[in-house]
Amino acid sequence: MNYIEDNPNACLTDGMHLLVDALKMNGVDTIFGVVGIPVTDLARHAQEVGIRYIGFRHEQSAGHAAAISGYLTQKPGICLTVSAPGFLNGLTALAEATVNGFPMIQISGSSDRNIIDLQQGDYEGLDQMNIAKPFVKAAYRINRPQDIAVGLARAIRAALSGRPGGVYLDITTAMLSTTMDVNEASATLFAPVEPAPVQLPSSTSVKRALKLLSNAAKPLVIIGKGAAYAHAEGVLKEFIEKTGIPFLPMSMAKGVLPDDHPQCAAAARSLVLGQADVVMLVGARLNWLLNHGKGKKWNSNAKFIQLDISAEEMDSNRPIDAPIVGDIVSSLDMLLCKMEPFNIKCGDAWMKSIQAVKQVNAEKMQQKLTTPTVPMNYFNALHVVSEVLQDYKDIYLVNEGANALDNTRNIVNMYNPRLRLDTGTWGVMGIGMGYSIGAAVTGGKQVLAIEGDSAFGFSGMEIETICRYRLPITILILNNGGIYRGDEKSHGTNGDPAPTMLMPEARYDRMIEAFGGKAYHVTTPEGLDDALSCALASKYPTLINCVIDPSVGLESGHIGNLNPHSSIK
Ligand code: OXT
Ligand code: ADP
Ligand code: MG
Repeated sequence: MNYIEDNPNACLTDGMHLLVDALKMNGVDTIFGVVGIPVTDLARHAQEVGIRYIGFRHEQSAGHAAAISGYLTQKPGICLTVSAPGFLNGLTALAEATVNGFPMIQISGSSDRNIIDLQQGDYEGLDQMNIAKPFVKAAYRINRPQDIAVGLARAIRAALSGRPGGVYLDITTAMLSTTMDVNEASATLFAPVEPAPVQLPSSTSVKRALKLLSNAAKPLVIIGKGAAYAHAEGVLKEFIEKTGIPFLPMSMAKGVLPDDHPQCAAAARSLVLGQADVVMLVGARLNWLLNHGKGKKWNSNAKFIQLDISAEEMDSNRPIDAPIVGDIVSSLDMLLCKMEPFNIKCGDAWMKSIQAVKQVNAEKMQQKLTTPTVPMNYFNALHVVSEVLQDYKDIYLVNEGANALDNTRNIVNMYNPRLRLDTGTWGVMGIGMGYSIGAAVTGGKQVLAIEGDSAFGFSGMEIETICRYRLPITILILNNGGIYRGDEKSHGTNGDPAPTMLMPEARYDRMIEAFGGKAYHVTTPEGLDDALSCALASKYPTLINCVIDPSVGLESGHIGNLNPHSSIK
């Protein structure tokens, strides 16, 4: 039911009610936001008509929740913000959604144009749409209620089609309160048909790629989060297993195929990048995370095949020998369909050399995981985590930090797609609580968020949100007392702590107690095992403060190479 159906005798409706009706008609079931002038009633009315409204403490987290919900559902996640500062707080998350390729719409209340355009100093006045434009796929303003359905349809299509991304939708205070005849308003409503149509690749491009693969001695498939977003796991498994080609998952693509798959080459990363002669990118960009496909990490003679929905992604960093432009599922389907005459089968020698390196690296890793230390380090603590998670292979794992991120990625295996949610393309801190809440609300599964102590601080106040909605989220803080490490000496003479230092021995666990959540403070592997097992079994909002040796982190984690002038190695 919507406002118009509920009130058949009413003659008039207004922009606010019509927007909620349009959202409902378009299948929006959840809005993440922070209310205030002029959108409070919009949230109230959404709740009245059965749309879930999740209220946050800060718009950035609400935006991250919307973004991850878009990634998980292939429907745009909706974030609602107030004008000016609320809009700007949400904009970081909207920009990140765009960079990561997650479909999201930020709907923001805004001031009336006549005051903004003459710069007459409105309450929270800002020219929001112009500010949003460089950060989003598209930005639209709805000035009249009769344009709401069209405005929303354009926003949905822009967020979902091609490479997904963030869209800004500006709704002015005047539009929200403008009235129009109920029947005329009702007649304007519609939902766009097939907003993200299937995009078939050309068969010429597919045959070109198959020819290249058939001549490869050391082929490699790199799986990115585009494949996870596209739900390509079924057809990808068939392709990988039919061809026998090894695969390397990017961080958020871990689990698209299980990390313990015999063809997974994650533990032989340098070897496969350095030696592969034909590399097939499946929903992964050749950006900084892959050293732009150039330099000493790579075999300089390697040929590239790239499967991507975005034609302009091709050649962005280096020439692509066989571009396949289309949606990933259709492209892999066509590769499989046309494969037979090309006789593609990965040779034994290549797989054997990968297995040998995997074994050496696995043994080195096992040694680190099982060496006890006091206090704990990342390895023996995360070993406990990975053991406990053997009984929880189907929960979301949210992860941010530097050492807390890189070590978790390499130690905690993923077995199912779209469960690992992390700092993504920008490597940005602050996604933690927003992603956890968005995933718990949208995906309906419990969440473990593994957080560096610095990373947690960017969105920590949202533990109140987690407790208020009683969400099944466990937060594990790997607390080493600082950014990268917690033992840096001051560089000044006035006694101020060093720039990377946070409060030594901070008791983050006590924060969640204030909101009725469960808290643990652990200093030993046994304590961590007990706390994590109890927390996950209870599905109750829980925070585990896990003390890590302040001296064991690496400066910048695994990306110290991006910080060549650092005085600390
Ligand atoms: O093959 P080789 O021999 O090379 O070995 C490789 C693999 O084969 C092997 N391996 C394995 N061996 C055995 N077993 C297994 N299972 C296995 N798996 C892999 O291990 C090696 C290495 O493998 P890896 O990691 O795959 O390879 P590599 O070369 O490291 O990969 C490169 C990358 C780039 C693909 C990868 O490292 C990656 O994805 N990295 C992401 C990095 C990232 O995004 N980092 C976050 C940003 S850091 C920094 O910017 C931070 N800030 C600044 C800041 C940010 N970011 N945002 C905002 C809004 N403000 C400020 C801050 C403030 S981090 C940060 C906070 C940090 O402090 P915290 O307290 O939160 O965290 P702590 O550090 O814990 O204190
Ligand atoms: P990662 O960080 O895991 O390497 P990226 O975000 O860099 O992944 O790359 C994901 C790529 O996937 C983007 O270039 C995007 O255009 C592409 N992509 C997203 N969805 C689809 C889809 N349905 N079909 C084809 N390509 C897609
Ligand atoms: Mg830290």
